[in-house]
Amino acid sequence: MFAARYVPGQKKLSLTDIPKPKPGPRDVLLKIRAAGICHSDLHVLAGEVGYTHTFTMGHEACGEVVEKGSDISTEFKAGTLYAVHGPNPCGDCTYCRTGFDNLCNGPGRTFVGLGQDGAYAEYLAVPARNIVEVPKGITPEVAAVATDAVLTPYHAIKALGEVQTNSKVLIIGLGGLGMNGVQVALALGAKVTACDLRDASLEMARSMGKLDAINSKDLDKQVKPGSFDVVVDFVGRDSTFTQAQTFVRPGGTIVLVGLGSQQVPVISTPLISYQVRVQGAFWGTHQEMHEIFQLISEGKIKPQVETAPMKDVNHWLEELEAGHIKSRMALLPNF
Ligand code: FEH
Ligand code: ZN
Repeated sequence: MFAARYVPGQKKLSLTDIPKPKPGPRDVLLKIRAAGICHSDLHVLAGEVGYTHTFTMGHEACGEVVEKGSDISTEFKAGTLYAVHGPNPCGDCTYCRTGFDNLCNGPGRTFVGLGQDGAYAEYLAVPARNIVEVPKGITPEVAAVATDAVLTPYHAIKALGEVQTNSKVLIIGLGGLGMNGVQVALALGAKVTACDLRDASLEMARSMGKLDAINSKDLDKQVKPGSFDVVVDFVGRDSTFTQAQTFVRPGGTIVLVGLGSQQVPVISTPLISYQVRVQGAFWGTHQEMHEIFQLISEGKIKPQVETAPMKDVNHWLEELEAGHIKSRMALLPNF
């Protein structure tokens, strides 16, 4: 079968033909219908994550179940779409048992498409417990990107930012995740301000509902410092994290999602004297997968997705790197 594989030291994925995987006793075999691409793929290809082995990439997966392991009694309806919970939790460790399965530290823990074989392929074998049925009416490409580009902002804003009705929220960065973050915050009833340096992204954000969309370079002219209960930084660079510390209120929370740089500056005195909480955010939980698909079904979150043929994955990763992808990109099998 076709598979686009990470090879240590190579800057492009290797397009190969490898044997179709066999599902283990507790696995299902998915025929891939769509796979989202993500900036995390670029960090892997740049060698920043340090994987030393080869595997198929693609951690945003949607497919149909075409085979199941010997221990799986669940009936899977032909044609029904399933989305994969990328953190691939073990289900047994303390984190998995206490509602933090995105932090699973089970034996040999790796993520689908990040350390173990993923969805840039015709087929993918995953534990049956780590798939979620996609409600009818949601396309494969929307379901695929939702497994990260909606799940991550949803977890960051709802679970970690504890955003609720009337919370004042600043969203910094309107890329794929930030744009969905705006919709999540609006769906939770928050008062939302969104900022980005790109006017086109601000325009797109304004179409999502009642919110203020301000160019990041004008923020300090239009907004008082300390105005927000929660600031979500979807970029993660010095400039944006510094802005986050300026505009979060005393006792407020900064949620850091963006991997724009390996470190960001903490300005100690205000952070301490205003008792600001800084919270890292990683992906989301299995339960939250169900919640995001409900919100998408209800039309409260409308992920913007472009599609392209999976065999051109290297071209689209270059386009992502060059900033040419306006929203989120999903690759469709075209074998
Ligand atoms: C994956 C691996 C490490 C950091 C971040 C990610 C995201 O793409 C998942 O949300
Ligand atoms: Zn676990």
